[in-house]
Amino acid sequence: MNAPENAFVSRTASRSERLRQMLTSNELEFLMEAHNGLSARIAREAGFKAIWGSGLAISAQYGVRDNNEASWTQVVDTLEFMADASDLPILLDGDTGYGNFNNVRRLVRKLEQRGIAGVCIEDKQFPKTNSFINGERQPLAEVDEFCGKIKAGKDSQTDANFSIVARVEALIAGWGMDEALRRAEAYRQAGADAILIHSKLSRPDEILEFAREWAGRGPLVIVPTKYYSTPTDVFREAGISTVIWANHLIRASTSAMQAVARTIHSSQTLVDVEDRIAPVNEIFRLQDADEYSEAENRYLSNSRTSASAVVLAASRGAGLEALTAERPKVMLPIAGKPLLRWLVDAFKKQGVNDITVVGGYRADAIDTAGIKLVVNERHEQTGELGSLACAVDALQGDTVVSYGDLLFRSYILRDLVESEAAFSVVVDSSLTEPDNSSVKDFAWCSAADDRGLFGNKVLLRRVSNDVQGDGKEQPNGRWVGLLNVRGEGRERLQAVLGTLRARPDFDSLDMPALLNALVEAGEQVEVQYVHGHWRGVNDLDDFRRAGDFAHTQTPFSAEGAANGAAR
Ligand code: SPV
Ligand code: MG
Repeated sequence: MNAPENAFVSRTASRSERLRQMLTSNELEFLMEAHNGLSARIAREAGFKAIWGSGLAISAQYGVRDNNEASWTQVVDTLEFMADASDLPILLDGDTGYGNFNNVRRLVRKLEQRGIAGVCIEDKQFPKTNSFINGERQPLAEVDEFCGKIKAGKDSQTDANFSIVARVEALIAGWGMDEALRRAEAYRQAGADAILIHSKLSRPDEILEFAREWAGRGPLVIVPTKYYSTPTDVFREAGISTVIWANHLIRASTSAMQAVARTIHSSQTLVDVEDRIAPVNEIFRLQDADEYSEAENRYLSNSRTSASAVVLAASRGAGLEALTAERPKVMLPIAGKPLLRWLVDAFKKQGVNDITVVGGYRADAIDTAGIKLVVNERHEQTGELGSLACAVDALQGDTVVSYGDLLFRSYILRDLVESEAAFSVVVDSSLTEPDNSSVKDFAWCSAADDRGLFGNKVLLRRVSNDVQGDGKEQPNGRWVGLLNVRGEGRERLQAVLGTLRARPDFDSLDMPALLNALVEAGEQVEVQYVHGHWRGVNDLDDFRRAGDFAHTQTPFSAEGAANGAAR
């Protein structure tokens, strides 16, 4: 008796080693059927030590018959998903080996390459039929021919632990006990690592008789699908090595799917089934979704795909009342599409896909396609920072904070999101141009815009709508309304915002107050100078001119269409 050494099979042993140890152990062992990655994982979680890759179940999950209708490569591809989803050894039900000795050789090599622990081949003729369908009319293989397949398989394996189980169908085909024993002995001598003796009777009598006559000449495997009411101890006492629960996961899922499909179809609602089926989170867990999220943090943390934006869009638009009775300023059409859509498209073009828009006035009229909308219910009493505070939860990865009433050339946003600085802002140095004269966010910086400066760091000193500022110095430009917050800058911005929130005048504060508070808190806010190439939409004149600017952003082929829409 070598039970003590085999009772513990190390998880670090290879899969083929573990299957071989199960076959040769003196314990009764069990294989559970699985037919895809999900069921393989479920079998492992239930505690099984190995899996039966059932031909019946794999065919059935494809919706085809157990007559080799699925090709052997389709079966092997399915096994690959199973082996990836579960670290258990898999014994493939390889039917007849899908051809002659040569097909068995290739099958064994391919199974080894995919980490499959063994294959069971049966002594029928290709294409086979399931043993429970007209068994007596199923032709058996010649004994010598089948022994050749076993030998070919054993000779072609490179892993000494890969197991070949020979399945005797003589009892199924009605050829009697003597023939079954004669075949089993021939297969053992040909090199089979175990014999699977199959029966379709509802009682185990012929299996037990076979086991008695076999007298421990080698491991015996059984499939008690038909004699299921036999107590398992009977198999133990008969010296059976391994029991295969051959089709119970495909049958369980079939019953569940039938019941749920019928219920949803007849009730036309999900309410009767929701609490009776696996929650979506359970599916995510079985797919190991958490591992993906961790890997995403590890490998995608600097990627622009994780970037987000907060768009401040709560205002009606001073000076635009005539146009904004029914909608907020951001929903005004510019060259055929709402201002907000121009902005959202511009963000998406730069891979900034997680966009939160803070609405206020007529937030109900905001088109929410592709964005998340949060509403500043107190928009009439608060300034811009009151709106930004509503989106504080949206500040997660790298974030661009933007006014909602902006149009700009795409390079402006591209350069901003590519900045490595914790804080960076766009400042337009074209102070004397008539465009954007309505924008009052004057910016004072550490240096004026100068081509000679290109590549040097310029820092923001202050933003104010008082062009005189606190001294004689002329401003260096206008803040465009774009702030990029990167990496640890996010938490520092949240801290500064938290401090401002505690002030009694918080409701009156705007974005420049936040920029100034960041600078006062010692943060370096880097300036990216531009010279035009953007529009703020602050009054009726801006609105009229914005259409022309928007057309410069329209693809040539679409320009005609956009013009048409604007007319
Ligand atoms: C299978 O699971 O496909 C088998 C076992 O071969 S049986 O269906 O019982 O033949
Ligand atoms: Mg089968």
